Amino acid sequence: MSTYTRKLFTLMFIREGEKILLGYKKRGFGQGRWNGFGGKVEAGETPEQAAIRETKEEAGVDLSVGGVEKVGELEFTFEGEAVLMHVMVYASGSYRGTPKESEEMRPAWFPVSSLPFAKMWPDDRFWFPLLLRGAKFRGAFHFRGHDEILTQKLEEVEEF
Ligand code: 6U4
Repeated sequence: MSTYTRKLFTLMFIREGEKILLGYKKRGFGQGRWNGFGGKVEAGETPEQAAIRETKEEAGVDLSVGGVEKVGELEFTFEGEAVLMHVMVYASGSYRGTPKESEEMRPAWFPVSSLPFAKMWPDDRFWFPLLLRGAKFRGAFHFRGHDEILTQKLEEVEEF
């Protein structure tokens, strides 16, 4: 049960007033879904550095000036798979540049009141309300395939 190989990933959400920037994943893991920007944390970088780098690579947006805040930690496991995805979730309220499409992601702004949950990872509908009200959270979701959640845990935390 506890023999998972843990791998660190990042997920970045940029908020501007009542809109949030999501990216349509064009290829790879989560293809066809809207999500924040992110990917693997590479050797020699902190998760925060990775989150900023991935957002620049995938959305063409620079977050190195305004600051980013860690808002969540999520663990994803998949039935029959040995890897545990440990995802550090960040939020940013200021950015430089204009979001632009990359090979991996097509960015678009969504009103926070009408997010495309049907085309997002199924866990997102549970923790997005916390993200949107500025709460910090920890969660764990165990999947069958990529569409069915078998077990889940989610809690609000004071800080990281
Ligand atoms: P690069 O960009 O080459 O590092 P890769 O290492 O393949 O990409 P990528 O982009 O496939 O990583 O990373 C997976 C992304 O999907 C991370 O941002 C975390 C996110 N993710 C994975 N499972 C998720 C889930 N159940 N719900 C969710 N995001 C998930 O909202």
